[in-house]
Amino acid sequence: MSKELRIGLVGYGFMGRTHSNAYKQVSQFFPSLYRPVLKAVCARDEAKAKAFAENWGYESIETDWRKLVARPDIDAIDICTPNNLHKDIAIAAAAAGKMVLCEKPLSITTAEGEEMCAAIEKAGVANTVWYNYRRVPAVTLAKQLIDEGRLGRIFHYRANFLQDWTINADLPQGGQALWRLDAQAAGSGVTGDLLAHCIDTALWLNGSISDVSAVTETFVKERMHNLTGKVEKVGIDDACTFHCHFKNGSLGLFESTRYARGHKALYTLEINGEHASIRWDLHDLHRLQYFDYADDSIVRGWRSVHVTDGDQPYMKNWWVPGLQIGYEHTFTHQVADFLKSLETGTPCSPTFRESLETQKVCDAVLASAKDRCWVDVA
Ligand code: SOE
Repeated sequence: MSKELRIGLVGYGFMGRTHSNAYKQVSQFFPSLYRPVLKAVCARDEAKAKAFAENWGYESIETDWRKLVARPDIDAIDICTPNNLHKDIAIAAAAAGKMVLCEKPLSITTAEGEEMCAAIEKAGVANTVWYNYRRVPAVTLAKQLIDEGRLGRIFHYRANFLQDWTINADLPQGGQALWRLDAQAAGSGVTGDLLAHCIDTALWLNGSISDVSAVTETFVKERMHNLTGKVEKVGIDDACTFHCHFKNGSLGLFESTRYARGHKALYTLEINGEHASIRWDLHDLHRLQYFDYADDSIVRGWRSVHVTDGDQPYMKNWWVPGLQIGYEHTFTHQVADFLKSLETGTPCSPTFRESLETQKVCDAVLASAKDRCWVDVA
């Protein structure tokens, strides 16, 4: 007999869709004791909430998240709003005894994140932050190879997240689809939106970062603001590059921009160890590039591992060997892992507390860029 996990979703944008799709798909592919039920979606615009509910199969709608959080027929609140609303919703949900699943980044600042962690831990509710790229099977396989010691001592960690969608200076900031350009709603630009992904994966694969040195740039200094109708200063970072020391002695190099013409969403990472190296690329997400120095020298070279076999992470639950999956499945994996965590009692990583470390690195990166100096990660 399965148990219902009644979901209340706040927000209906891009992430609202990826999460809803995952809830709908998970029980067929990853059967578990718990089964998500799409109980309610909440958005301020009633007509849009209704249309979303109809399209995705939510049973009801709310237009005030406080009402959603108070509903006794909801077990878990999923936060898919702009970043500046994460804190209040998460704290209220935890106080109401709800489980909380929060879209990344956890918060606008570390200080806000601390408050959220305290509220969640005080309430003792299950929680997770949606850093979905950990759950690309090829990336999860990278973690497995590193944990098995196949790379040996790590020397270098390199990651990029490149996009090009904000180059047009006429693109406004703020409002429904463009809140990521509005510092008030987003907190930061590429640092919190894109580098946060790279940092989360890096902390998971390579451990803690001790200090950082960063530069940021805002290429388009003013944009029309959709909410005020006025041309206003742009407060976000359009591009950010930083280098860092990891606590394991390796060096890190990270770059993100929304001004890399020709790149839509190119997340790449490379790790160079004493015995082996790993490379991964979001545009070819089902492949893991692997170089092993232990190979016989006459055939030594980069292998392109097609991660689709049943003995590779998550893949036995999908199709047959050789047939690949994609972006949306990473969210299904996160729900599957969250449901499993409810059965086992082992928290679903990254928890709020684990994601706070990413927040600390982001804060250090922004402080370093502002003050033009090295900054220790708090
Ligand atoms: C921004 O364009 C964005 O949608 C991010 O907000 C997501 O987190 C990232 O996965 C893809 O790009």
